[in-house]
Amino acid sequence: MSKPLEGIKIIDFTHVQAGPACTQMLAWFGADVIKVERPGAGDVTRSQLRDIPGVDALYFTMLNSNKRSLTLDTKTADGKEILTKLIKESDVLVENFGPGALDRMGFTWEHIRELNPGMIVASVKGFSDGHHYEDLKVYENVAQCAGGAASTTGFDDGPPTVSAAALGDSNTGMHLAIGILTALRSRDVTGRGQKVAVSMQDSVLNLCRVKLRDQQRLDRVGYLEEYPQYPHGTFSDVVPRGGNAGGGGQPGWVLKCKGWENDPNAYIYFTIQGHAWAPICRAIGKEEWIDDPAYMTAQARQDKIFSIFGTIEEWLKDKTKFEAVDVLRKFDIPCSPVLSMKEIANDPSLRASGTITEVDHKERGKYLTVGSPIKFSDLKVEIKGSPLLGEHTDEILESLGYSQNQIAALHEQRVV
Ligand code: CAO
Repeated sequence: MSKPLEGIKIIDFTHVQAGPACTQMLAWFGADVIKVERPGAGDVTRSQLRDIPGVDALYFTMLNSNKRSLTLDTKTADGKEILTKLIKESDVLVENFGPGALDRMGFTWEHIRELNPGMIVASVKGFSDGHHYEDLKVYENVAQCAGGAASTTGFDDGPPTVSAAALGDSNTGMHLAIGILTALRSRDVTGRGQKVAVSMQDSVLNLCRVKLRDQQRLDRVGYLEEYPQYPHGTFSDVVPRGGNAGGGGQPGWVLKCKGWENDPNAYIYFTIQGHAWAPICRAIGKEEWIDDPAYMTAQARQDKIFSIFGTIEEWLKDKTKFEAVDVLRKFDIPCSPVLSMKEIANDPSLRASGTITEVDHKERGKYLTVGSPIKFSDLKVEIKGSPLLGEHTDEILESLGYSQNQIAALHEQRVV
């Protein structure tokens, strides 16, 4: 089977992480993604945090695979003409410039729609249109603070904390990809393109919806029984930081295993799922707790949950995190070793599934990247290296009807 998005042409005006994560995924699934970059410099991530002098940084290569690169100065008259031709024959334009940059370039939504009524214009911004912060430029951690993640992450006695997961960037890109696919489906029916906008604040909040649930519960009853502050601590009128507590009805915590004194990741995440209480007791050798009224219900366990975790840590003392999980899985207990990035990079299962995959790059050689987390029965996703800056400029200009002489002149004038 050909790839599902084959035939969809995307002008990729994205940079850094939020936009590139979106277009990279669409490229994996078959879209022709043309990354438009400023001549001479390109996406800032090409040169950010470089590990090999003069070679595109991993930050860039891991977010721009399977794309083509066109250099173009869209602020010149010739650059605008090239972009106009591209718009006329493309399906989607994706951008995550600062607010108003596309308009200032002369490509407003109204103008793009005139050029190509079928065009889908997809944007990431920090805040949504009309928001009182709509003029702000935004990066990852700014969005995590604005979207409710930071105020609810970390420990009660520490400051608001951001997550290492790219909740503001890649997560927003994934939301945008869903929006683009929805608009493409709509265009199949109506023939019309549309504007698709996703804000980083909204995307973070979408993942923090259970915290808004908790705010309303707190407003009503004054406490949150699954948080470590309950029942011995105090609550204010805002959702507190819950440390490593399980987010739902399953109390959980990160517990020390053998070697934790020297290994920062010698821990497991352990979950006390209500109906798994008897297996948990059997697994940790505390059968007497199974029918003990002081322990046998979730409610009875609530006020001594940390002493229960302490007992489990005693049991974990002579087991590595992997040995512990190997025992607990036999009892059907939801748990996982806390894996370091080094362990993840070498994980045979992640390698076998293609979630961790080795890619070849023309200048860097081989490097690891995260492959498609979505698996299909009828599509094998192949991850290819990212393009060099302007690698496909000439072939794209040729396809737009430019002659070799014209292309040479455009290079000379630094338009491309
Ligand atoms: N040719 C000519 N000009 C170009 C160009 C090209 N190919 N590509 C970009 N530019 C210009 C833009 O038109 C803009 O010009 P003006 O401001 O003069 O109109 C200029 O480059 C700067 O663009 P920018 O505002 O996007 O870049 P920045 O580095 O100042 O800000 C960022 C970066 C990420 C903060 C901002 O783009 C932003 O807020 N984006 C939306 C939110 C977002 O996606 N953030 C996530 C980034 S991932 O962490």
